[in-house]
Amino acid sequence: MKESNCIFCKIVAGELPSNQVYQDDQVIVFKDINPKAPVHLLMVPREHIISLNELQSQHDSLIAHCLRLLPQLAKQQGLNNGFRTVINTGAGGGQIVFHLHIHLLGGIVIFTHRCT
Ligand code: DGP
Repeated sequence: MKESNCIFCKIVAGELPSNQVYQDDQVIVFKDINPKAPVHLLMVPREHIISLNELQSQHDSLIAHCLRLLPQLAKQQGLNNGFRTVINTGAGGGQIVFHLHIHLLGGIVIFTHRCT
């Protein structure tokens, strides 16, 4: 399930380079090319899923896998004081690469707004 014009599919396939920090049979994780924090990783499912809007029940175990992996990676990156995750969805949500991915950020105070 590879999309021929998708940058992240090409990175997953090894056709484009990336600074990879983790991989398994479901996801790869690499450094964002335009980091917004000292640690800025992208967790990318190997399967080409466009965004959260396209998730189906068949993806439940993949999503659980991703969420459980995030704190492990944060710890591995030395983020012992917490980390931030971001999933941009659709053009209106700031999504630029239309292959589902989770941003993992940390290392400085990066919060520009709070809900409370
Ligand atoms: P967004 O779709 O807005 O959630 O963000 C996409 C992110 O992907 C953005 O922070 C920059 C990053 N990015 C885009 N192209 C590449 C690439 O070829 N390599 C890497 N490592 N990151 C990329």
